[in-house]
Amino acid sequence: MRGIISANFQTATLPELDKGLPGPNRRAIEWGESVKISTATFLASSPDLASCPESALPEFAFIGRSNVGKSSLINMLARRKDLAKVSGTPGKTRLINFFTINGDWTLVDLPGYGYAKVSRNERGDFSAFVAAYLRGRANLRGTFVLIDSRLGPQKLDLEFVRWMVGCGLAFVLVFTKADKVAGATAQKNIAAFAARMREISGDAPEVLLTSSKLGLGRQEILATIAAALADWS
Ligand SMILES: Nc1nc2c(ncn2[C@@H]2O[C@H](COP(=O)(O)OP(=O)(O)O)[C@@H](O)[C@H]2O)c(=O)[nH]1
Ligand SMILES: [Mg+2]
Repeated sequence: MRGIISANFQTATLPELDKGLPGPNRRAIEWGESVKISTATFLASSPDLASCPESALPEFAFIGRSNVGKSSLINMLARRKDLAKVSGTPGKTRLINFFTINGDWTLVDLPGYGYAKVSRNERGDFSAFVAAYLRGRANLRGTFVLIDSRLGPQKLDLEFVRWMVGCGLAFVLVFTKADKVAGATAQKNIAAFAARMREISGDAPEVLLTSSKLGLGRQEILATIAAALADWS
C-alpha cells in the first residue's frame, strides 16, 4: 500500500496543519476530501480467522499495542463516538471487529498486542490469531500499525514491525495521541522509530501523525485508503 509521508509532526488542529503543508501533504488532503464516509456499520466480531465474515470488500486493519488508540482512531475516521468500543481497561478487546464503510469497504479493529496483564499463554493466542489474520486474509488491502507518539521506540512495537517486514507485509506507521505530547517530542520519537525501521527493512517507513481527539491525520488516513482502493479497483 502506498501511503503519505507526513513532514509536519507538530501538534496542530487540521485547519492549522492545512496552512503550512508541503506538496505531498496538501495532495493527501485533497484526495482525502474525495473519500467521504457516509455510513459506518458494525458487521461482526470474530474470535479467529475461520469465523471472520466472508467478504470480497477491500479491508483496512488497525493494529498496535493495547491502549494505543486503535478504537478511538476508527471512531475518529468514521466520525462516530461509539462505533468501536473505546476502553479505559487495556487488553479488553480480544476479538477482531469489522465495520462496513459506505457498504463498500471495511475497517478492522484488531486485538492489541503486548498487554502485560494478559497471561503469557493467552497473549500467545492473540498473537497467533492476529498473525493468522494478517497473513491469511485475502481481501486485506492495507494495514495501519499504531505507535504511541509520546514514547521512544518500544521493544514490542519493534518486534511486531520486524515480524511484518519478515512476512513481506506492507503497512503505514500511524503515531497516535499527538495532542498529549509536545510537537518536538513527537517528532523526535518518530525520527527514532523511523531510524530503527530503516535498520529493519532498509527503507524509510510511511509515517502519519494523528490525534483522535483533534481529528488530526484523518484526511491523510482516508487519502491512503483512497489510493489503495484506486489501486485495486
Ligand atoms: N488524548 C487522547 N486520548 C486518546 C487518543 N486516542 C485514544 N485515546 C485514549 O486512550 C485510551 C485507549 O484508547 P482505545 O482507542 O481504547 O485504544 P485501543 O486499546 O488501542 O483500542 C482511551 O482512554 C482513549 O480515550 C488521542 O488521540 N488523544
Ligand atoms: Mg480497542
